[in-house]
Amino acid sequence: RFYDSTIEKYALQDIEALSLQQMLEFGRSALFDESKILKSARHAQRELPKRLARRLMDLQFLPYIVVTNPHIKRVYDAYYHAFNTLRNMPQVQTSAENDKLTQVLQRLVDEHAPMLDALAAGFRECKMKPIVGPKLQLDNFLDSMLRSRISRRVMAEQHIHLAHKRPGYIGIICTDLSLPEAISFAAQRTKQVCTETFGAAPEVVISGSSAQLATMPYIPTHLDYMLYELLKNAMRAVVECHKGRALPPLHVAICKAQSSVTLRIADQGGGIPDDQLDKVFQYGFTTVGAQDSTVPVPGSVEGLNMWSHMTERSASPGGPWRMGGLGFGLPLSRLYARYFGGDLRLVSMPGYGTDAYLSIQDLEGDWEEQRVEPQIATVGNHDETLSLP
Ligand code: W6P
Repeated sequence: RFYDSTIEKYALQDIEALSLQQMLEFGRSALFDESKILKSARHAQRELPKRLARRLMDLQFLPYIVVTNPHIKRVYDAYYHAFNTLRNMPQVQTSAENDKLTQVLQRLVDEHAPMLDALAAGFRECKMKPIVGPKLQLDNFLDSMLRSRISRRVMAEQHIHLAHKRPGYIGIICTDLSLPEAISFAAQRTKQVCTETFGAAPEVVISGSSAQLATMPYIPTHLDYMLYELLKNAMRAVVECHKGRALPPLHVAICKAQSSVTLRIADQGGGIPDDQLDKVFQYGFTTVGAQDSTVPVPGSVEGLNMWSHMTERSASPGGPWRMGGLGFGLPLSRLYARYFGGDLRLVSMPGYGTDAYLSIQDLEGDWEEQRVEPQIATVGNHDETLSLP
């Protein structure tokens, strides 16, 4: 039913990774040189079918019970459709052809927005069946699936937005993203949702030397996603740990170093039991209700998680809030962090609270100095990860 040798042909071709810094450089040059936009179009045209083909092959190799799941089938069909659509378009040579490609890419980006939830729903259903293999493999599978998804969406949206020439942006990359502003914005929104859900929310105290100066080039939607995910987890822990009492605030510290910025989000939400710490990065694990949440919760996709309506935001700036949740938030946040060479780690003090450390590479060096070229040799080396400037 699935076999199509073209998929294999594409999947076996090498892929070309791009770093954030390359994207910035390229995007800056495109401001003055229209031909760069056509070059970007051809890059997207070349790369996307290969990356889709790899995921299609991965999906084909899943256990029967997974491939035949209706949600997973839907993802497969969407990827297959995108693969064929892109591969059958003529190579962009003119601005008119680029307009067409841009339209197609935007349509695909929109059509694929629900696929994260479909993946999550599909795997949650499969996880309930005792027959599905070891969790670890599933986590690796989903890591590459979602990492690839991030890369495809960044690539497509970067190309779409390259021509827009929005001040302060190169495509979808904000060139001077202010961390304190991003954090207070995310904190406000999270507090609002937390209050609506629990009737109360802890304050968020932001500190850090030269915190006001902490700006860097980054994709705002990625940072927002991670911040909301971390803040909502921290807030929920605090609310549940201090029921009916005063809520100790979250402390967010921002620290810049030579080539990276680290955020520490500290909560006094009682911490994570030792035996659960390694589970929080497993797909499908939700900290809702704490104990043994790896046991899948039956029911509607929407009903699983009280935060579900604010989990993934459309990658287009200003896009609507979308449903998500389903225990994908933390592993997906870590993928976002690692995607551009950062990381996300949790340190728990059981009985007291949790510190989440989010580090982000500053790909343009020290922001207090004039801009310098980055020193980074490698930023991770995962399949399809943006690596090697
Ligand atoms: C908790 C559990 C958690 C996950 C992620 C971030 C913060 C926290 N706090 O208790």
